[in-house]
Amino acid sequence: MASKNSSSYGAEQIQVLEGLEPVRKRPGMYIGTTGPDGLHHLIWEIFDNSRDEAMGGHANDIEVTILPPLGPNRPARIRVADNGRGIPVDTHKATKVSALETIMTTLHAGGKFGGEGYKVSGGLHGVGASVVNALSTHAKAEVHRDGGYYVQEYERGKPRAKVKRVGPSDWRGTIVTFEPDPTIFPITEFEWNRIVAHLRQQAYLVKGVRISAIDARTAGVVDEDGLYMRDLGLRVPSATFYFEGGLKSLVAYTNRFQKPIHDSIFYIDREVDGVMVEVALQYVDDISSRLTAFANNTYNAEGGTHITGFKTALTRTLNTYAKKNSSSKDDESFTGDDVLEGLTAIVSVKLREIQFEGQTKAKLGSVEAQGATATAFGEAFAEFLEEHPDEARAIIGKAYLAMKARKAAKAAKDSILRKGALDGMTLPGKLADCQTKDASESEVFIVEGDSAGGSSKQGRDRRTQAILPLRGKILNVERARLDKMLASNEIRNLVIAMGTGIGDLFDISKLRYHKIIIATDADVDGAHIRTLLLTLFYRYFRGVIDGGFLYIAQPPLYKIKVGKEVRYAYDDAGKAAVLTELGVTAADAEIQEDADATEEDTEAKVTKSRKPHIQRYKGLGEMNPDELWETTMDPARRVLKQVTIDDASEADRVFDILMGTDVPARKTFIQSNAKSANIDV
Ligand code: 0RA
Repeated sequence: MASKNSSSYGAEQIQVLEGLEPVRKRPGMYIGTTGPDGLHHLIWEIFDNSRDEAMGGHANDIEVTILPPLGPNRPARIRVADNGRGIPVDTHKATKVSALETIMTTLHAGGKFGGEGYKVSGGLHGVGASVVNALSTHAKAEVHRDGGYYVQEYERGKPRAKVKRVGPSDWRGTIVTFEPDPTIFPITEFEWNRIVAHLRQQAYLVKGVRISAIDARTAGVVDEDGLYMRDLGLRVPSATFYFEGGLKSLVAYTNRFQKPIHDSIFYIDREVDGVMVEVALQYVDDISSRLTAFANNTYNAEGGTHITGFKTALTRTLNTYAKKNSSSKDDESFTGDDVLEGLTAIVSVKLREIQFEGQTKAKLGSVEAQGATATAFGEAFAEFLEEHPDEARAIIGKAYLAMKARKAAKAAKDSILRKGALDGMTLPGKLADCQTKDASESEVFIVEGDSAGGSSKQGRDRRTQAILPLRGKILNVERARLDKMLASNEIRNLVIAMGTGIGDLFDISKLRYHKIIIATDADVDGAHIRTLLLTLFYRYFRGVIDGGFLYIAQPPLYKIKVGKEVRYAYDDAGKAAVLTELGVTAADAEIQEDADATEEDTEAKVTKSRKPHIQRYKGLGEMNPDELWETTMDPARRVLKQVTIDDASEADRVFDILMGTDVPARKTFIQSNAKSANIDV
């Protein structure tokens, strides 16, 4: 098979372009980096040449060996052997040097520049051997060909001597060995796992070729006369890959821990307009997709034109099939995302002139790959669906589920507060959080206004108590719909602080505080805010109420001082009881309505007479931190009212009157409830 080609593709087709100085000067330009990636890139370059020889049908066995260092402080070496035709060693007419020397010492030398000798299916001999040679202190090329064994050695890319026939050979093949230059590579440690993973992937791409890796570093000095190291019987790590199925095997391997939803793996290998397109795919019971792309056997992490063509054809083909075979009149189409759910697919194209986007080979840019992939894959996949009704049914069913899930997700998204609105949000700056992260012992006080916020922040037990001040302003959204209020910053802060999310995404297990305590003022505004909050919880966070996590603080309405005695009363009846107990009557009391009176004033009055001094609190902001702690926050002394669903549903009804369009009803309600709103909720 090889002999016919050898006459038509010899040394004359290898063109000479450049010397190797630029490579040593700027290695990054040729191998990307001189770090570990670049170091391993040397192996891939040499391996690629052997692989291309195999792809041309001329070799079926490739072996990559890490050889032990040849001395102290020297790096390990890499040896790549293949059983191909052997690099031609005859002398090039123009340059008077052998093709082997040209390939090993000249930049851009390779079949690619030989015009006719090049064919997609006939291999794509790389141009990298000279680059590797330039970056190696020592390298050796051994060729077995035409009954002879030829050798040439190099130092930093320069031949030590001409190619020499050192003996006869009944074998055929090429062996390239190199020792990376430590003055170029700061780290010269080869990574076994990385090499094995790369060769495994390559083995899937070149089906029917045996690819082995051997780590002979621990073997001491090895006998290097063996053509294939693995035949030496050394007890060293090794791995051999051979996949008859090619990409089909790669799909099976990728899905080895998955549950496929259909048995047979789809596979095609077709040429369209000079582009070879190879695709394998299988759907599994999962929602994510695993799409892998290769162009000329190079992995394209970012996909490119071939992936675009593939996705277009996949969506179109499945939609066409579904329309044709469905009894339902539903003319909703699958989107690209619908048909990707659960998909494992490998797309590999090979083309003559390859173009990548950007500097790395991460994304294929060649435009012809898009149409060729879409055509080749689309036709073959349509045939597959027709011929495999069971797989077709499973795949269409899967896409249908994905479509339904997408619609449900969209509805959830469109609901009042989208996930995105709360996602990734940090806790609001206004929240003074508690130190503990244990929700079961955490409490948050929702207080009204900044002054209440200030004293409660000072008065609290910071370990377990958090404070979230709300501005009264939120009530000014009269007649605004509740869903609009949900978009307000104040309410958003509250929702974020709670941690539960909202709507379909509400999750009570994420609640950050097991006591949410509404502590609004004992006046009309306070009553409004309380009503609003209760309604909000009733409509959107019912789980918080059902779980018994919602409370209303009961701050005292009166502070009663007689002499040195200080008492608090939570309503009028309580006040009367305190006065009776202290032996004074309400008539004796000097009622202090003026919140601005200082402690000293009060103190003076009290000590001069046995007259009780009664202060009526209008808001939490009037209390100093100590008073707030003693009366409202201290778990040992405070009174909390747990909110029931009945409380909340009543608030919801009131809310409608307050916020509704019925203005007279609202007015009447506010007037008649202004007083009682203080306590009864
Ligand atoms: C150019 C022409 C021929 C083979 C090769 C290169 C070749 C290169 C490498 C690199 C590693 N292994 C290789 N094997 C072959 C064809 C020569 C002919 O027609 O016989």
